Amino acid sequence: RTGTPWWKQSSVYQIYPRSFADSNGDGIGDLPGITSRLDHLQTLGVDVVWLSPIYSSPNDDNGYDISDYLNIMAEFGTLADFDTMLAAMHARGIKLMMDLVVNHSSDEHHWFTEARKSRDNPYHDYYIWREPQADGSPPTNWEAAFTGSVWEWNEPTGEYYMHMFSKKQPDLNWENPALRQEVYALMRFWLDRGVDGFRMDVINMISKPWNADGSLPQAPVVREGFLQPGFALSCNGPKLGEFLREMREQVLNHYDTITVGEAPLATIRQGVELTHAQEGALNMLFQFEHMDLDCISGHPNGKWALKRLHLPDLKASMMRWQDALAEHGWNSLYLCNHDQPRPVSRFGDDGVYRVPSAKMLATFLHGFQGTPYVYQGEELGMTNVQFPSIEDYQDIEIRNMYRVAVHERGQDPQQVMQSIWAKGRDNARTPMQWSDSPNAGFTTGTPWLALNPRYPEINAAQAVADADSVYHHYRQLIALRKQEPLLVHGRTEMLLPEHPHVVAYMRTAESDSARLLVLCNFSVEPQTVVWDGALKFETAELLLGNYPTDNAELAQRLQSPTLRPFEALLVKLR
Ligand code: TEU
Ligand code: CA
Repeated sequence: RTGTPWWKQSSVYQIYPRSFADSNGDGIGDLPGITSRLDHLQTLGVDVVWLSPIYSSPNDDNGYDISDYLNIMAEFGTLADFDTMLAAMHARGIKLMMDLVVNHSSDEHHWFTEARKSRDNPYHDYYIWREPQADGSPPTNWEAAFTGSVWEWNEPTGEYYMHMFSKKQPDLNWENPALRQEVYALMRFWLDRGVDGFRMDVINMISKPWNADGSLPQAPVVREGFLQPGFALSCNGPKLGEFLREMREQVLNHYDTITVGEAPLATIRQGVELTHAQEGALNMLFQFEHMDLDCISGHPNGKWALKRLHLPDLKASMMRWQDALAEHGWNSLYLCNHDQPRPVSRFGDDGVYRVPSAKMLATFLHGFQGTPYVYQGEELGMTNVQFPSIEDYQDIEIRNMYRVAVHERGQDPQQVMQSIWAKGRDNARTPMQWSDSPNAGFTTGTPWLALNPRYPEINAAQAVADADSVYHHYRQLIALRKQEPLLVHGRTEMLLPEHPHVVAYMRTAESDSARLLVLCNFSVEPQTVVWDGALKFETAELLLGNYPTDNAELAQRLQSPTLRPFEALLVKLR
């Protein structure tokens, strides 16, 4: 259709540069490494790359702690390497989204090293400072995302500064117009350099819920003495819309960009406000509702409190967002990223049925309305890892959680390791698996984080050569999005919402007599589907499946299909 923005028909590939491709043997991925691997992305057919942060950083949180927004992290290369990489992407018709991390900077950014010197330093109010309470305790009882208080004492000025994440990630003060102008200037720097858009890190946390007197609310006790994390209190503050509309007016409206805002705990209403085509500010958002369905909600251990996914919950969550954003907003579609475990281990089967279940999950996701995101290795069906010791893990979130759980709360180390194996972020950060050569062709040196031991079996070389691989299934899904207008424009209608093992949904449009049917068996057992009333259609054409399927008998079979273990069908009905 004419007038459809390009980012509504695009598929995005997320690269975690530290783990993608190492070109100089130091065991750390880098920009020349990315440039050398663009064939892989072009064959896959992705239109946009979202690059996790590549700016100067001490890597306390692997680049999500930025010490210079206008330069490239030394380990990743130089601005010249960046320009070479961007030119190579553009030459292949691939656009680039940078990761905009402006809720906080690194404590090694010169803004902060200046700000903390004195209360009247010109940069002091780029950050959030508060006096201790009368008894000397921190201003609020908020818990930081990586454990501990969100307040860190600063002796030179005799006050605390706020950090929602690590103490090396001081929160920026968006109430300060001078700070906001600094952010807009750095955005223009990259946009003028040719960048095509931004993924915005925890962008719904930039407006804090200040009381009129400048104080902050205390965190309510949620359960058994545990507090609602400060994280939750700081999402979607009162000025979020105002700040983002200013960003849109002063920066984004002057460029043809793709933007996605990471919005933890965003509600449907906030999602609609954020992505509204006229009044909103961003093209789409990463909401987390479906990422929180396999943990016990409100549990003090948060994401580490494991619970088995109840499939109807996932269907209901996907449909809430499909319906809410269908008219005026837009959804991102994702099952993983650098913060989430591998989907085939989390929602599928990473054993005997790894390949069919990875393809099924891809079909489930890419069949919905929105812009799909493929995270590096997801297209290979890469799996979680189970490193034996906490020493094998690098992620600050994992290491801090382990220390608190085991050494402060006395929890059983093996139990805690089980949670790390299930939900730890390093599951997604083991190096990309290019081939069955040493270190999977990721590096000729010692990798910064150990490889997943399954790389001899699971790697890009094998996948590209195998027509039945997960990789080629993703390639076909991405191609279908360009061929089938219904995939972009069709409304979604969930069938059998309460079925515990099967997902069935339709994509329809008034303007189109055809319909798309997506059928997914999320279980290892065969499932026979009984429709509420007959499925009416004249012809059925299989667009994509993950088992050999006889098209001739498909129409007959669909009246009451028996789906094989993790079988997925994408069918065009007329
Ligand atoms: O993540 C924010 C966020 O929501 C994380 O707390 C996430 O929910 C958690 O890690 C899941 O275990 C963004 C980045 O994606 C993450 O990598 C950074 O650590 C974080 O912000 C701080 O920049
Ligand atoms: Ca390197």
